[in-house]
Amino acid sequence: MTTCILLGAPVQEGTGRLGCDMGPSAFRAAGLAGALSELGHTVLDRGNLAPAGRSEIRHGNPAIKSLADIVAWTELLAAATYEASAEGMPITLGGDHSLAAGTLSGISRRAAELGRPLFVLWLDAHPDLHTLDSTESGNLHGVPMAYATGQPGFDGIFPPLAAPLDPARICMMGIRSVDPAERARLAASDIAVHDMRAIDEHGVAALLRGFIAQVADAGGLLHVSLDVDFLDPDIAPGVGTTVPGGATFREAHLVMEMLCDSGLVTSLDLVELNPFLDERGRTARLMVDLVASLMGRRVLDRPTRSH
Ligand code: HAR
Ligand code: MN
Ligand code: MN
Ligand code: MN
Repeated sequence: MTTCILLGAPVQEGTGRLGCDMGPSAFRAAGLAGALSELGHTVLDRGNLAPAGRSEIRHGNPAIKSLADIVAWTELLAAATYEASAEGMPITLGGDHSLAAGTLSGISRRAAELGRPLFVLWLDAHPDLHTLDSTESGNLHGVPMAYATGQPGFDGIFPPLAAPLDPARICMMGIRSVDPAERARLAASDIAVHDMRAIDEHGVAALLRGFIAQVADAGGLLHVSLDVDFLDPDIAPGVGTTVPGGATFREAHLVMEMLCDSGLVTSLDLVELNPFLDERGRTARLMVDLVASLMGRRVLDRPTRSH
């Protein structure tokens, strides 16, 4: 059984719209802690984090919004997830996806200290691979993967990474909205990208099985970053950036069930939930059910194999 450490991160400055700051409350109201403890896990809810105020940071790209806020959140979450990872499994409740800059920083530092390779499964409609120079929207939820993989332009602004992610240890699934700069960056990188077409053609199981085997063979830690917009907006409307053609209910659960069987997941981000846009809490409840599948809820007890 796992000690789950809930870290509320009500950051919304990385998006173009308000409401993600209510995400941690919605996860709690939807019964996240109860679902985990029912499965036998220990739950430590650390409440919501709050960064100290910060003075403005200037950048040459005039589109960028709320840079100082996101830098402050990155520093705070890097420390919080690093510390929590010594005690158990950090589960960060967003908040928008800019928070992954912090969680990936903290977890990669932990992995480096343990001498274990860190793998990342990125479940998202978007690769979030903009640099501060290439973002046109200026919304910093579009940059955490570029920062975490050590792309240029973050130095001296964002906190230095103890250990940048190795792109060959990143797997993205559900991708279906990619900007030109991100497309070029993905083409030049070793990141494994399974877009929605690949899921249609091969199914999530075949695609995920290979990645799980890679993590297991390397004795790695596995961080999962789950963006609500990975899911189809018909089943998960509570998100600011809906993109049609996302993962179905069963595809998403199967990903979680296979991850559960693998026993490899050591940290988790739940991001981009916008309760203001949700319908009677259904997106929040679906996200909680997905976490439950990840953490051991299953229909029947059966012998299962991860690969
Ligand atoms: N690529 C677009 C931008 O940079 C949209 C980014 C949207 N990101 C998220 N998280 N919603 O994945 O503005
Ligand atoms: Mn995202
Ligand atoms: Mn997204
Ligand atoms: Mn299930």
